[in-house]
Amino acid sequence: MKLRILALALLPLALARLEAAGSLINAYSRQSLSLNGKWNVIVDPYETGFYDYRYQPYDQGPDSTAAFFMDHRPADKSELVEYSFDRSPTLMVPGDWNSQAEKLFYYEGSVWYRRLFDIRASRPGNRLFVYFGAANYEADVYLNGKKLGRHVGGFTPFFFEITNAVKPVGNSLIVKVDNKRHREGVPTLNTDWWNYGGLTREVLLVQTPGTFIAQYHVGLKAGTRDRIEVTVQLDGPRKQQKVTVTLAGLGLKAEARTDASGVARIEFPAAQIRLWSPERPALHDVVLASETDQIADRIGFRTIKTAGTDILLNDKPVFLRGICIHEENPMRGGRAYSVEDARMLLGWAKELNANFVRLAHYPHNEHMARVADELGLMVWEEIPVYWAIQWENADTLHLAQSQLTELIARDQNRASVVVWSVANETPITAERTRFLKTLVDTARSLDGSRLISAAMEVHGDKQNPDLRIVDDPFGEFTDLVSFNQYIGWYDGLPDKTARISWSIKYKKPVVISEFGADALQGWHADALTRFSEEYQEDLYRKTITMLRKIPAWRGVTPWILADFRSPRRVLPNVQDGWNRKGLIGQNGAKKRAFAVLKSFYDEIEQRAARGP
Ligand code: GCB
Repeated sequence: MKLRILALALLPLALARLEAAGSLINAYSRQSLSLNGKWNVIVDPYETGFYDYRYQPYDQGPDSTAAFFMDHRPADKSELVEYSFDRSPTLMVPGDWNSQAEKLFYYEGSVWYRRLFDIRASRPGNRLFVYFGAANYEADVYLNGKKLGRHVGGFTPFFFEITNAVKPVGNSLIVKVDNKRHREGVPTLNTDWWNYGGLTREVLLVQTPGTFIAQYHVGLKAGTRDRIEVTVQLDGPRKQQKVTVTLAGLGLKAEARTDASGVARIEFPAAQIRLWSPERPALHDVVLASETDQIADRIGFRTIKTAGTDILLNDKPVFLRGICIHEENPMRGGRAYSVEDARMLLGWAKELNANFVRLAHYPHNEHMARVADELGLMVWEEIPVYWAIQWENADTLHLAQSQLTELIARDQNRASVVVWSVANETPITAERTRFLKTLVDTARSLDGSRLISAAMEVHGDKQNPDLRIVDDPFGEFTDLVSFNQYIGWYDGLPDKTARISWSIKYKKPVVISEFGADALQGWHADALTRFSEEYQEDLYRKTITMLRKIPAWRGVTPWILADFRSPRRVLPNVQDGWNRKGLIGQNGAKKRAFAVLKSFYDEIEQRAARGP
């Protein structure tokens, strides 16, 4: 069926902003050459490759040819001989360096990575990009001795065009990755997770036509369940083209022409569309084609909103049966990065009978959201605005905004993603609330179709020691009232949960974004012995009983699916550098509390199936 073009060439604000940041959406489905595998590395704690002996940087910004560890020396500098990539050891990419080499376990500093490659297959007129899934935390990238650029932020993708810098044979790609923590960074100095450094996600050489589809959004038109709205953005010299959207499975095809800035908006009816839900995670093959390019995706359609204290998925009330997850493979003790890792972590969430996951505390790799799409898990995605960021620093705000923008640009077509979260456990001050409000505005301007939240905190009351209050002024700006609480672990013993009453200022759905207790898998004692599986099990039972008393309770993501490394967790023979609040241990074995949460989720699911 060919549909009439209903609206053309309307540049939505969202796309305008995304384009400004540059886009290369859905890079994994493009024609590409993988640069995964072994890279030669030079560990450079003093940044000898970056600064001369007066501590003046060799690197003078874009196009600079300077840097000690370059294969191509500037003509006026004598040859330096105190390094050799060829004779240096290798690390696997993707992968953090900490879990690959014992001497790098605690390392925080710079490592130079080098990869040689040939590119014989590039078609004339095509463009080439080097695409990084992520590098933690700063990356300076050079090709054949020329600086391509720098990216700051450890968990979002970035890319550089190399069309005119690349040769058919003998290219040398060098990346300085620096994972030093900074007070003004996002995250800041202090976190409860391991600061894994390196090229932690895939590196690809992506080939596109001269003018290509750089960005697109395909979703239900706001306020409808039977109309699809598509926005496409082209990048390249031929901005004005015919573009076509095809959903072959539904027999739908529509077309439009892009305007002078390369943008088209297409809207068409799709009455028979099967909506995406955890029970039936329907994904549809979508092909977007311009006269010069074509790209395919698998996309789900659903609506998410709140009404009073309810969360409505496809207009039906839903309880978020969730679990928090760090991007870590506990069995490897290192960053998770692959589709297999995503299947393992999200597979465990499915075994819990979860319908929701909180990907804490920073953007996870793209596979996580794609596998969640397939498995039928709703997702909360987050940026690392964690604890005490520099609220008054404009650069810090800018960094947080860029991470949020890059995350939304990457995952805006994932039906699974239902929440953008802008912060975790931040202290209440006017500056902080202003900072977070700016992030909310950024998220809403980029994507008005999802819920916005943040993990807030609970406060006590001087008069009544058993009252817990949620009155954070930031709650005005979020769609959910989400907060972390640790009654029974950091706040008294599990029995305390029976005495607690709540005062929650906002009439919005309440989602408890964390609760939990440490337990060493396989260690058994009575329910009052901290770090035993029994303590954790008892705390889960009692916490669930406590939370049932909150009338607006609409979801929970206990802390956390699996044990994870944290340098803050030093108790010998129990923690040994691991936060033990996982429902699953470092060996992949489930603790007793896993079954408690699963049976609660089974009950909730059965109740929902019976209807109101
Ligand atoms: C929290 C933090 C989380 C920590 C957790 C804990 O409130 O949000 O990052 O890991 O508590 O285990 O203390």
